[in-house]
Amino acid sequence: MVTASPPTLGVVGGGQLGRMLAEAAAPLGVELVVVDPTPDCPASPVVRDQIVGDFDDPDAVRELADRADALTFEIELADPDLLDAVAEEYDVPVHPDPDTLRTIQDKLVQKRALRERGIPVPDFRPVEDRDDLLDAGEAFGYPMMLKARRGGYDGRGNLPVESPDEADDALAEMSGELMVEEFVPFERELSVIAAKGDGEVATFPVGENVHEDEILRETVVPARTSERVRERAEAVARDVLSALSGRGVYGIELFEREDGAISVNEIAPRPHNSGHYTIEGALTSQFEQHVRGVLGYPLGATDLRCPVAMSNVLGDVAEPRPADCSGFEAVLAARGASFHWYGKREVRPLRKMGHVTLVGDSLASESPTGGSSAESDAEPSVSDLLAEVRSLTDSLTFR
Ligand code: AIR
Repeated sequence: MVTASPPTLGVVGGGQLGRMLAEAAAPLGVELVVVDPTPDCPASPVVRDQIVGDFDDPDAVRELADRADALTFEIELADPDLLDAVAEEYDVPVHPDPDTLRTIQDKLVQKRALRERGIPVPDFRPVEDRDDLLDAGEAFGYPMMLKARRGGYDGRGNLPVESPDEADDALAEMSGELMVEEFVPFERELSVIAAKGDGEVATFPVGENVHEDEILRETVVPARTSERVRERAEAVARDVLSALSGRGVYGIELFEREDGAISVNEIAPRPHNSGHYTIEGALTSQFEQHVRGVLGYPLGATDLRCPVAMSNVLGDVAEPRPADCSGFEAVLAARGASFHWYGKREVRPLRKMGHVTLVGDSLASESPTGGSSAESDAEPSVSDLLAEVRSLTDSLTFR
């Protein structure tokens, strides 16, 4: 029912994901309140209210629960115990399930949960000391990937170890509880944005991701791989969904191995950077899908509208500074390009500041009467779209 008093979604986190969630929620008549520690956080201009507080601040999250009809989170630093407690205290549902968040927060627990269900993952082990790391090296070979079990995102918390000689330095560089994974000689990195609704699931078309320095740079869809691999990736994503509880959108990062087999790299219990393409590229955006899922509304159609490439605008600076970015006129002038600026006040090295999406011509080339353009053979490939979106993004500068 659509009513005069709109449902309020309470969100822990008010970064770019919260901002894009609020933008997608508005047409559904859903309002957001967010908790975020940064005053004037990226979501603040588009939400009803920001409660300034840490993601695990009990008073802030209590106030959020008091004001919300349903709770969710857009960052894994949310506190599952606190979410459980306030859900009970204020009788408000939380999606995804805080227990799913708890499992995903610890990458070792996450990988064990997947492996127990027979979902393919790279081989992994816990690491408590130097001997554990060297033993793993004997078993997996080098390089291996040393990972912080908790707290790392956007590449923070992952460190390749190239040889036994690097073991001491690697351990000294990383803090907290650790795990190590075999290095997967992958052909491609793929991802599937998948959603759980009220008794239904939906997956978006498989994206192909380009990473550099452990950070996502670009996503192109359709992924430049075989139909068989795409189907396998989607099937694995559905298996992953069945291992998770709670509604909403999940980002599932995958490796396509050299023989075409699929392994799960990591799961995020929230909309994912590699799903930003859905805003312009799919019938429903991942953000709208998350709102629908969390509130128990019917899920939207996930078909691709057209080939699409998305490129992140990362902070190409050596030191933090005010986020003044020039060159966006060229992006706005490019046909088929959409500019998304996150409104972060400060640019930092490799910080995600925005993204640019470029759609292919499949739809644009339809004539107003619905007939296809005779020039459709000349459509750019996703590789062309990728090259163009990359050059548009490169034209943006913080200096
Ligand atoms: N985020 C959450 N997990 C991974 C990412 N990238 C998004 C969320 C969060 C924001 O990044 O939207 O609020 C934090 O960005 P930053 O640049 O302040 O670290």
